[in-house]
Amino acid sequence: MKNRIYIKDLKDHIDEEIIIDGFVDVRRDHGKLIFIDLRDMSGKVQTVALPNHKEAHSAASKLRSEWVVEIVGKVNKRPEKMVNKNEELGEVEVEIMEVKILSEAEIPFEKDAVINLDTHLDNLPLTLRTEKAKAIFKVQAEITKAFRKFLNQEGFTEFQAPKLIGEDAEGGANSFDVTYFKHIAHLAQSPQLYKQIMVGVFEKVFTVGNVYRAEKHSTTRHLNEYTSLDIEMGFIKDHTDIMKIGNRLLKFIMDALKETRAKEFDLLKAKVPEVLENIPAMKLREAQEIIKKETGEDCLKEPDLEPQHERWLCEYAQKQFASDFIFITHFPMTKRPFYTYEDENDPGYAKGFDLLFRGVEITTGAERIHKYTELVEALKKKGLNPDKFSFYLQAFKSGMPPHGGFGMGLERLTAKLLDLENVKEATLFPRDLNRIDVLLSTDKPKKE
Ligand code: AMO
Repeated sequence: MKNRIYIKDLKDHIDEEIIIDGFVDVRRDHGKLIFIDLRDMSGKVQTVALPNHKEAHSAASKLRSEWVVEIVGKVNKRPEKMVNKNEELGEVEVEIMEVKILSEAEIPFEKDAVINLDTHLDNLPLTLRTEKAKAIFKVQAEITKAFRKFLNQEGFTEFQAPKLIGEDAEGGANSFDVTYFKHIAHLAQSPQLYKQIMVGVFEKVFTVGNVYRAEKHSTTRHLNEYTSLDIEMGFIKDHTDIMKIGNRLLKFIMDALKETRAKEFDLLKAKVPEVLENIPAMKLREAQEIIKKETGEDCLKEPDLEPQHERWLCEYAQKQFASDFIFITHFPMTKRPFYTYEDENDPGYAKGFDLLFRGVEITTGAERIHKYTELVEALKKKGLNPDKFSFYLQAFKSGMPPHGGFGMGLERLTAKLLDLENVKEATLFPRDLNRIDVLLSTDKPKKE
């Protein structure tokens, strides 16, 4: 018995008898001819059952979309005028000799049917099989791969951060409680405290993991569970070192996407952005001055940027600097978490930044407080009890270098890269207020 070959390799087997395995993409009947488009992980090919192979023809007549089959067939080169130039394997066709049904399927609609987002989300095990969804998550997989590759090359060590934690670093408001333990625990909103602790161990670290936010609203950019791409590194001069490595990392990721995912970007009609050597940067107050001058809208007293301001600043960066990205630095300390370093030359403002991309914040980063006594003071200033952070504080008692890092939302980055309207389209299995896989009915009691 021969081994299965992948559909992409059929071109190398013209006139040979082969075995291919896969999913029925679609079946088309033309008189006595039954055409089955078969897809596997490597591609898609047209196969045809002719009436002279009686058994195979009869089996093929039963097939429906998504049935899983093994086909024994002969690879034929198509005559010139039958070549389908739109398909990668358009010049070959497999003449079916045997069909083995590995599994039947019953689907609510054809996977390529035009559907709304809710129907898409209700049927993810099926709808993730569309070319569009596959392209989105191939791109996403490449982002994490490039993220890891770059950081490994730079001498960073990957680590796994816990998701069940005692105290939440990012503040209590949107933290999920876990009631199982003797004390209330939380789902980690980020790996923040652990990546800092790990700087004391390896100096340069990164982690890719799920984090949890009890967002109060369901929006096109908020998820309750997302993937955070985090780095943290020691012995920095200040936050600008973190911006620099973030800049280089983005360039590396975009170059990798250009090289490996051009086909997916074409299919999604999206464009890989150029990343400048130096992404433009400005302080929040400068940005607010520009907004006021150019639009007449006075947001000078605001401690943060509203979504419309983020969008406007990105358009401005595009016009002014030909950049898809812009760093906004120096947010007021009142708006930043307790571990953030205050700029000694600009009191009241943080040595930190947000990175905006195509209208949305995709990254937050900063230099951190690295001295024990200052950190204890910072906790108290935020009304937090240092005793509750005693585990984390041990790192600082044990000596910590000046350090900093950033967190980047994988799904937001993917959505913006691919011009998707809703971050949920760039999330494999999105969780929000209304949905954990299925829609959450409001009629059900919270505890059963
Ligand atoms: P922050 O809370 O700003 O910073 O989060 C970092 C990045 O995570 C993404 N993000 C989200 N994505 C989807 N749904 C959400 N609800 C959501 N919330 C945040 C965004 C955001 O820029 N510990 C710091 C990072 C650091 O300083 O290293 C932190 O978590 O892309």
